[in-house]
Amino acid sequence: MSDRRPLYVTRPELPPLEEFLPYLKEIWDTRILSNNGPFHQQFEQALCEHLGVRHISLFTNATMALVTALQSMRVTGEVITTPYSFVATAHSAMWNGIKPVFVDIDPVTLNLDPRKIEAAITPQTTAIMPIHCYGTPCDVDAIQAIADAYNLKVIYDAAHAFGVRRMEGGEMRSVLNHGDLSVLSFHATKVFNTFEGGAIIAPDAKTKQRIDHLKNFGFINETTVVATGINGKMSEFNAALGLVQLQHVDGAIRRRGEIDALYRKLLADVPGIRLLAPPADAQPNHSYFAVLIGPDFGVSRDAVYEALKAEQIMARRYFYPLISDFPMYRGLPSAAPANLPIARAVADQVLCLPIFPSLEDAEVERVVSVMLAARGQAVFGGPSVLPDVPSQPSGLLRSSTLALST
Ligand code: T4K
Repeated sequence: MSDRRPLYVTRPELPPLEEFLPYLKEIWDTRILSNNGPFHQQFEQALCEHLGVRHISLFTNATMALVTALQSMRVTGEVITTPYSFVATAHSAMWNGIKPVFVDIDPVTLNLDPRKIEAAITPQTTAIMPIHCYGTPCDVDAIQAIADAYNLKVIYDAAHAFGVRRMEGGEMRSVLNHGDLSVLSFHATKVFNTFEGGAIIAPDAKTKQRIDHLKNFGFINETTVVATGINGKMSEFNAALGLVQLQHVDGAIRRRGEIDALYRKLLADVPGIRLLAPPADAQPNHSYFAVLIGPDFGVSRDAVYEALKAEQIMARRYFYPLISDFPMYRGLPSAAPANLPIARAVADQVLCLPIFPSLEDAEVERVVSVMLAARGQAVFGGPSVLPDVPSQPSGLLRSSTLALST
């Protein structure tokens, strides 16, 4: 066991150091470290081209970008959002003095359920803030139809959705072009990282300009401040790293896809394990590999989590607890458990397994073997007890034994 490295849910990708050194040298030479420097400008441009979007404003991190996105859209009162996310989603509303109103998720995509949004709209509602959970696109058309009908803004927390595309009008297009704004995260744990970082995708130059002012204290020139802005600017270091990282991200996502397929093969048809699949018409980024461990598996999700941990495999329960269970939210009427049955059932069953480009096939097999051993099934080695089935065609929800009380 000792020769095996611990496995974490992710391991950040970094480019070869020698590719980054010339950029550092330039920063050292020019002494331009921040405030919309040359790497910042180049990285914005390169990202627009890579992602297939029109306008990007870089940020220190996605949380600051979410706070600023809400402010730039002048969102007030109440925002409809999901309890099944990282806590930053709801926190960004609270930082703007906006009340989050939690609406349950769809049992297939685990994204905000558009069928349940309308019932939560009140005269105070001014926006919807969904997330593309694990990079699976939301039902963007249904959400937009509701927003149009009620004159609401839509701000996507797209922290997981770097590079995700969906079929639109016969072409694969970025999911980031939907809603009024989308927010990306370039945190260390994400598919694409700049150590820390984030961005807002805006539909037009005027909106981007307002966001750029807001992230620079509200300054529009040397002496004029037009809004209560913040300091959300990405530094030259992070932007330069982003430029180098962009050259490698497609290969990294390809390798993630292979790992995803191997997990699917090894876990297919295991009673009690439900695998999630993105819709058939989307190009995913394999940012997470989430499984739902239902009662038929024989042991609980937490027992599997502990068994993995005992073998130095640090799977994570994203997203447990629900945001609505944290102390600053649980008093809200919309946080009542009866309002969120699907999110609650999923949070109790979810386990995100290690997935990152340098994860080896043998390590994926080890993860699965420890999971199966947790319920007493034989492990790898000798004749395989695992079903040899073709990998999962996208668009299918795996044999579900999940007991969701709807
Ligand atoms: N919206 C959504 C939907 C999000 O998921 C997030 C962030 C945000 C908004 C906010 O984005 P940012 O403001 O962060 O840009 C992590 C991340 O800190 C967080 O960014 C992420 N979501 C969330 C899902 O996960 P933790 O507390 O689970 O991270 P941590 O430090 O336990 O890292 C997980 C594992 O990754 C470690 O066990 C080892 C490995 N790791 C991590 C880091 C930071 C490394 O190998 N190297 C590293 O530098 O929150």
